[in-house]
Amino acid sequence: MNLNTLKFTIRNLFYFYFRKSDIRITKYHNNFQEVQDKGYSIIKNYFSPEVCAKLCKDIRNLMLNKNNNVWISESLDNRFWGFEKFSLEAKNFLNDENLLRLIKKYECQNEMIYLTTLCSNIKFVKNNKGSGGGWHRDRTFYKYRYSKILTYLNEVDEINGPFQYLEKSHLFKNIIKANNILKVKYSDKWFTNEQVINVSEKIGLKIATIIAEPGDLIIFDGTGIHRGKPLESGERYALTNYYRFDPEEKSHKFY
Ligand SMILES: O=C(O)CCC(=O)C(=O)O
Ligand SMILES: [Fe+2]
Repeated sequence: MNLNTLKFTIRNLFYFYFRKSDIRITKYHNNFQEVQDKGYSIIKNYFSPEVCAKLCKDIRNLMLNKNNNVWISESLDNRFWGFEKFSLEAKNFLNDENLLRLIKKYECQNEMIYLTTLCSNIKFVKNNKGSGGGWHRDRTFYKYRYSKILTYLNEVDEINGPFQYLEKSHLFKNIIKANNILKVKYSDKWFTNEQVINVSEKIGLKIATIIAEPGDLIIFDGTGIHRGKPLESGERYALTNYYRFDPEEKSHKFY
């Protein structure tokens, strides 16, 4: 074992593996276990089609009105954080007690210091990198995981930017295996498509493309490798709940 792997192992064991949570989850227990196992899980039919259509309309209006505060990437990824202040549906979603329990239990944390909802709209543009800017891990340290909840608000298929996740790439043993194959540092966050395919083939991890209905929830651990697939046409509307536990991360830098 090389020194960096040893250091990573010690930090990981110290910060996470010895920690247990006494939070009881009654509603989404299977989803909780699935996130532990695969890195993501889907809750079907959380929002009705009518609510999704309304949310798309609200996002369009908000982005027109607040265009100075909308962050836009070269990939025509339009993002606005704090949507819960403008939408009751988003506020209730963000504060859903059953979802919060799931996230807190998964993170083994009782104290959440900050939470917010991102609304986003990404449109096809030539050579776009997709939502999130390509394959990445949100965080590469294990003191806190980085789980989020994403929901599409319009129909999303292979073509208009589905979320993709390299299954089980959040697991400690697979982080080590992947980094050994790629010969990258434990702090490296960004990966090329070739690297992800290489890891997927060598370790036997599936690249999951999540085709879900509008209003289904995708809960995922952002320490695993994921991206929004680059769009081939069309557009995608989505909400993403962000949860913060680390007092050192109070500043407004998201991703
Ligand atoms: O929007 C997506 O499909 C993925 C975005 C992402 O990387 C994230 O929310 O962490
Ligand atoms: Fe991400």
